[in-house]
Amino acid sequence: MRKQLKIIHWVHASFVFLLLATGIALYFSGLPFISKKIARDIHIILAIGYLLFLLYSIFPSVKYMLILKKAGLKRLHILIMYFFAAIWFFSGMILWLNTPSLLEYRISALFLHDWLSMIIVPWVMLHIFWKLLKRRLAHKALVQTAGKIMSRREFLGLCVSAFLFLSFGALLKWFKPFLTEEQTSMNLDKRRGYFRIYTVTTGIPAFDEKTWKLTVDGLVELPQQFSLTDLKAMPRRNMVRDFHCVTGWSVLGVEWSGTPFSHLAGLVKPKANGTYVKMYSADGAYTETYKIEQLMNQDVLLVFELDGKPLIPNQGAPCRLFHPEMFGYKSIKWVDRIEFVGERELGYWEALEHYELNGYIEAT
Ligand SMILES: Nc1nc2c(c(=O)[nH]1)N[C@H]1C(S)=C(S)[C@@H](COP(=O)(O)O)O[C@H]1N2
Ligand SMILES: [Mo]
Repeated sequence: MRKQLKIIHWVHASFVFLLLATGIALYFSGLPFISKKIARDIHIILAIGYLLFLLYSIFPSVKYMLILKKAGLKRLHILIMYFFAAIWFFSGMILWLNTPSLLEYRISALFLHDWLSMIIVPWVMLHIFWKLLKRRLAHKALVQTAGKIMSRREFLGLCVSAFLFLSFGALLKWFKPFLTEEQTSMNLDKRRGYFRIYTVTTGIPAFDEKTWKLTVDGLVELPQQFSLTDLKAMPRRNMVRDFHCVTGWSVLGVEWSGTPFSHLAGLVKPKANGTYVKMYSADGAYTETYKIEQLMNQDVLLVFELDGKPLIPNQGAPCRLFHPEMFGYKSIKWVDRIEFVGERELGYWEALEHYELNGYIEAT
């Protein structure tokens, strides 16, 4: 019985640890050593394994809880883990299914999934420290730890706790946009959800309002460069539309303001063979491509303002594309060049992760 419980405990701990680690990896887009898609697949497989394991260990755990004497904390710990696992599982399922009809639930699902993961880290750390402390006290009484500062076990435990602690710090960083209001100009009356700021490079491209130019060239009659002043003088369109990232998070009711792409196209006059559009980001890495007719709808905007304020640097200032029918990855930030081309290329995530090329939220 004791041995079985010990095994159960360590299998359980390993699952939680690996799930947290892959979960953290999922926060970052474009990790250098593991692709997001692989992290996601591993995470899902682990989660299924964990679920099966939990089901399998219900019986011994309940039996253990019943025979425990004076161990309220242990009982609480087991209950918490089961309770959390259940919520993780259901919210995770909603995120995994990723169907448009569940969009409304996905925001709450992601919210729960994230916050539980945040809460569990200090709880697990407490649990580890508590165990270490108890073991140390027990040791002290018996052998006076033979001159060693720390046993190997304790050292390992400490390393794990340190890692969790650092991960917790990293998580907090990613919640900053949520915690500090002015960053995302969160307005709960009209907007629900929050943007996770993504970049595939390490920095945010800087720009100077006075010298910044948008180059529009390629297969066009009149290649041109537009300054910010030029662009701001062009026809404007304001609209409220939802934003959906293909990885599961959404922001509903975002106010977008900018120049319809079709207006710009009219100015440069694409040639007959310029049937595709390639956009470049000032970060030097991200690109996206579209069929020209996909962009001629008046709702496709070169966005300069979000929720009534100029774009902030990490959300694409001064200019990003927005297409209300396409996923977030099509909304390329820091656009500084639009090229009309004769052949379709893959965009950044389409090449790297095989994201669907046209990126429509509801298949058309
Ligand atoms: N230049 C650039 N544009 C980008 C990305 C990026 O990493 N770099 N990420 C895309 C993805 S996958 C999403 S979901 C949105 C996220 O927008 P946000 O950073 O404003 O939240 O930006 C898109 N545009
Ligand atoms: Mo995305």
